[in-house]
Amino acid sequence: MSEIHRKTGVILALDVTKKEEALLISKEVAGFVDAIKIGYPLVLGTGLSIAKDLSKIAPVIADFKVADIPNTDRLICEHVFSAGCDAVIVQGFTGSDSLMECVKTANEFQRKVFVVAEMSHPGGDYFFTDAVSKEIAALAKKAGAFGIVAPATRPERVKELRAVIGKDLKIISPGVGAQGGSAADTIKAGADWVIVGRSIYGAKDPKAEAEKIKKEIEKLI
Ligand code: NUP
Repeated sequence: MSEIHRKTGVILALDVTKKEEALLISKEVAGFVDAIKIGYPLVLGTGLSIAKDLSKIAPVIADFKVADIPNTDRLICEHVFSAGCDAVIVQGFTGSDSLMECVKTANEFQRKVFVVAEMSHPGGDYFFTDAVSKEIAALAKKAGAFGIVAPATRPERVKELRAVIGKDLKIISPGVGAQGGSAADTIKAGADWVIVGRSIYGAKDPKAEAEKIKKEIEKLI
């Protein structure tokens, strides 16, 4: 188990599907990212045991967007944490009992929960309206989550959600690069980390790309 500390402000979204490629890219960019986010593409491609391998390189965040009844959520989270993941991403629209069960399970394992407050894709604000995402963010705070997920594609929303949660919770923001968002604008709006996938793992030189984003963020401090 390892804590997620902000050094670079970058989280790698590792959506490749082969183990060798996943390990190679992770080792290459390790010095330029603070955590590695894994999700269904990699875990369905390689199995959940990839989490243990990657956790030797960097803290691992499991992006399973857990969204079920409390009992099922607990069973999922137990598996995720037992497999070596340091944090899990869950949905908040399931309501406070489901969310609280995720946080309770994370606390038992001394791990962290991030709650999706609003999604980054163009359709992401259709159901996650202003009012709904703010309510989810407030619920995440009340439930004792470590942080929320907010869209780098809409930095103004990151700013508004930051105002809702205050300074205690972290914000991780996907949507930089391939989805059109800017790392600098997202951090300026109040995110602690940007999540970057394709721009890094799809680059000819993933290490150089990760370093470029790290430097873009460094300039702001
Ligand atoms: O709202 C969200 N948007 C998003 O892109 C919530 C997410 N968890 N993600 C994830 O972030 C997405 O599944 C992918 O793993 C990563 C963004 O990758 P990329 O667009 O930088 O390739």
